[in-house]
Amino acid sequence: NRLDADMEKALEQKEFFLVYQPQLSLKTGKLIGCEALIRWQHPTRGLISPAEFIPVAERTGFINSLGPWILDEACRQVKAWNDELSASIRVAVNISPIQFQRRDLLNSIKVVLEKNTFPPSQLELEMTETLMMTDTERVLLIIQELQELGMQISIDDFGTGYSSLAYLRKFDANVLKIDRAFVNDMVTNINDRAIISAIINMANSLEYQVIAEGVETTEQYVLLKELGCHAIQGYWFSTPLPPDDFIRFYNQHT
Ligand code: G
Ligand code: G
Ligand code: MN
Ligand code: NA
Repeated sequence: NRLDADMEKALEQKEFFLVYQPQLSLKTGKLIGCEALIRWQHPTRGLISPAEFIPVAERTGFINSLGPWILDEACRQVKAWNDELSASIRVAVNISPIQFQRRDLLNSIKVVLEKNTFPPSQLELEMTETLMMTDTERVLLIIQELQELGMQISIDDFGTGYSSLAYLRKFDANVLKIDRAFVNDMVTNINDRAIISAIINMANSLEYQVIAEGVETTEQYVLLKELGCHAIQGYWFSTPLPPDDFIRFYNQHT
């Protein structure tokens, strides 16, 4: 496996780039923002999925270089859209639990925000449930401080961890993202549909926004709307897009 060796050079040679997947409000039919997702255009292997290289980067520690680059690139894009389009687009960025092990995470986020000035509420940070498995108190303090600075916090892949509800008791996130595993079968599987319905009701009581991921069919869209889900993300509506395509799409949906 040479991926780990190639990664260091890849950052210098600008082989990484971000794509942006639109998120559609089921209440207004307009975009509420997007999720930034990394891609790697490898010179010989072609396009490599983050599902393949993020785990490697987490293992080697390279994520501590790549993570800040991703955040900086996403924030630069938000700032550019604000300036060029006077649009105010919320961008969600995935943060790896490994990045939380670093003492300087909070400070590095502050530095990126100071470099690219925009309202912090336009930045959403996606955390997974595994984040809370170690060093809970310290992680909670960091999350609280990020929220006090005005950033939005979302729980990614909600429902797939073994402690989803315990996680919710511990801190106030702003957004719950229902994992696409539930959305996949919700039309034919009444258990999955009941779980989604319960998550939406719970999220409403807790005043979280709920985004369903992996929506691929009209049936899923209709059902999620009926169940009171706030927003969706998925191929039915749009795949992740390069910045120019995203803006074209954005203009068609505002
Ligand atoms: O975009 P795609 O579905 O191929 O992503 C596959 C996996 O890689 C998902 O679990 C996703 O959360 C993760 N991923 C994509 N982009 C990023 C990123 O910028 N940072 C981190 N930490 N994970 C990412
Ligand atoms: O783990 P996370 O939720 O961050 O991962 C998001 C991943 O889901 C990205 O890799 C993105 O490309 C992928 N994705 C987005 N929409 C769909 C969809 O409708 N179906 C499937 N199968 N994957 C999707
Ligand atoms: Mn995500
Ligand atoms: Na997810």
